[in-house]
Amino acid sequence: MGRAIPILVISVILVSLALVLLSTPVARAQGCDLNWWKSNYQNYKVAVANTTTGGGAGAKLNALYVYWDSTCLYLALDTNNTASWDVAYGFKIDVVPGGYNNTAPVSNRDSWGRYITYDSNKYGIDYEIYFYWSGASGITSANLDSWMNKTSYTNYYENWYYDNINVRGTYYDYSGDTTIGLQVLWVALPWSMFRLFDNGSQVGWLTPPKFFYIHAVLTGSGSDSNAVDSIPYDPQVVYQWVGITQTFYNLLPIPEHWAVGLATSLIVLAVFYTMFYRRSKR
Ligand SMILES: [Ca+2]
Repeated sequence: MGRAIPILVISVILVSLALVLLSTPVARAQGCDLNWWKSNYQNYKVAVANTTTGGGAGAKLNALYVYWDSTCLYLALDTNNTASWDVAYGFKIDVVPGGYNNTAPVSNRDSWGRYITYDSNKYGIDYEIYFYWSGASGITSANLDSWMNKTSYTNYYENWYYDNINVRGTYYDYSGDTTIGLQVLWVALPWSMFRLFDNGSQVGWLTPPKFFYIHAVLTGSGSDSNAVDSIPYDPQVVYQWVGITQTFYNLLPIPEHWAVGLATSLIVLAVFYTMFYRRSKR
């Protein structure tokens, strides 16, 4: 029994180290690497859609994928679409204090005018990344929208700064076509594109975060539409094409990778220790 203790301790340390390494980003060149992301996104699935939500054959999300490093934010969505309809795909990000929610001056319309808002007790959306999917031609517009933090304005679009990111092959790419609709959407955006505003004036750029919340939506084609699907799913929301204001209470927290690795290692250590300690007590 005397020799078993150091062997067990060493084993636990090695397993923990392996877990930390496995959860640590693979070294890559600096900058956004869309091709790397297209080959690796499936390793970074963070949530799946509810099986019962969705707007039908051309409007069904499957899963959300998220990864980031010190220079780039990588996002991906895949779908269960079997038809190509006019819809929009959006990623909403809450990463700094303030932002868009149901206490904003125009509290019920997001950056693309969708009647989608957020519970102010929990969230303020700082960035929205939207893609328009034309049923007849694929992605026709793409925006990175930054909240401008104004205290008063009249129209929803006056409080967002719209960066055009419609450069396929650089900021995003997709699979799918005008028969089966969008299948996979990959996004790679440098953090240095994310603007920070104070009362309507840009004051700098977002620094790579330690933590953020994310929400993915699939909406109707018009600026007055609603979400028909989202990841994460929110049981408090009625999913439909148009006609209501939807308030979301359920966004997905995305922690830094090392934090996930460390937490996993500590749990494994605790389990091993408990098992061994109990056994040695017998
Ligand atoms: Ca915020």
